[in-house]
Amino acid sequence: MDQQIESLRTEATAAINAAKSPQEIEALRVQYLGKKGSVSELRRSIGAFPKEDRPAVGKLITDLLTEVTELIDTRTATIQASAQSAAFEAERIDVTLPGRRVQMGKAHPITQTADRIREIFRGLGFEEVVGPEVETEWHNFDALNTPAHHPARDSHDTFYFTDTTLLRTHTSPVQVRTMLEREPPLRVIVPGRAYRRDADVTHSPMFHQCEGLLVDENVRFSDLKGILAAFAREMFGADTKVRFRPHYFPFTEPSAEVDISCVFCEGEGCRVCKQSGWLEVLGAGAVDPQVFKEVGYDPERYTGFAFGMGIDRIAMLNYRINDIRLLFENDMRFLTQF
Ligand code: 2NL
Repeated sequence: MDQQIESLRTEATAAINAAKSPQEIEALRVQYLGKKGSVSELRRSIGAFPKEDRPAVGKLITDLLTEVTELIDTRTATIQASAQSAAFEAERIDVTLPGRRVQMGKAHPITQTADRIREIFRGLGFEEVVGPEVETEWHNFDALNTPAHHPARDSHDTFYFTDTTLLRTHTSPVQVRTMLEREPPLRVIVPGRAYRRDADVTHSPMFHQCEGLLVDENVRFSDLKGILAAFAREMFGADTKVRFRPHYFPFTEPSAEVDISCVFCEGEGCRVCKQSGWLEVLGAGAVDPQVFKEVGYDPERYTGFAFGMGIDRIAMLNYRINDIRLLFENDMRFLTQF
């Protein structure tokens, strides 16, 4: 009997200490301590012993029972503890790891450029006005002395909705609307989007313009030159030189294209200015009397000047961007550089 108990103890100890899960432990508990378990079976065989030996054998069996129970409890605790520490290990986080930084948002380079232009003209006494991007042919062309068969009116160059409605090709129709609503003196700028059927490295079908208009009595071409020279020096630096070249626009007479001394080579000649030393940045002129007639201003009493510039083009010059499409792709790798 001693032998039998001893081998059961050895076997149970080894099995319990080898158990790796609560399920295995439960199976062993049933196997040794259950109603039909090995220890219970031993106890049932006690009747086969002589009466005087039974208490001693009973004690051996009870001791074995206690011992196996303790082994199971200890092993259960060990398994639970290691399961918990494995779970902790799996969930471990490094609280000293720096967080992912949120990118600070900022204005698009075109917005930054437009804001700068608006600020400069505000300082020169110009008021800002805005108007619709969907326009009538009359406000966009007729009122601006651009006759019916002018090439700019071709559906090849202009986005039409109907025969008479279109996407404005410049912001000038807003000045037309302003003149229709108000009497001189007028001193306004109009920043906004314009649309033309054109697309290459320097042209986008949607682009940004800022136009200006000043109307009063006794306005002279020299006023235009003074205002634009002041603007150029503010925008591109105090040493910037300005040059007016004769040009043609249907809505101004005389008209000029305005160049500034190249901001990259200071007039020496470089790739950006194509060795000329000059960069074209503006179109301008004295408002054609025909435009005043269209909006009901007396051309004998009033004179004025107007100008227009491409905001995208100025942004490209300022930031040395060689492809206009980069401005409209909204690639964060590009945008975060400004
Ligand atoms: C350019 C040239 C220009 C105007 C725009 C204008 C508007 C009215 C009357 C007369 Cl209501 N003129 N605007 C005049 C000359 C040039 O823009 O190259 N823009 C990018």
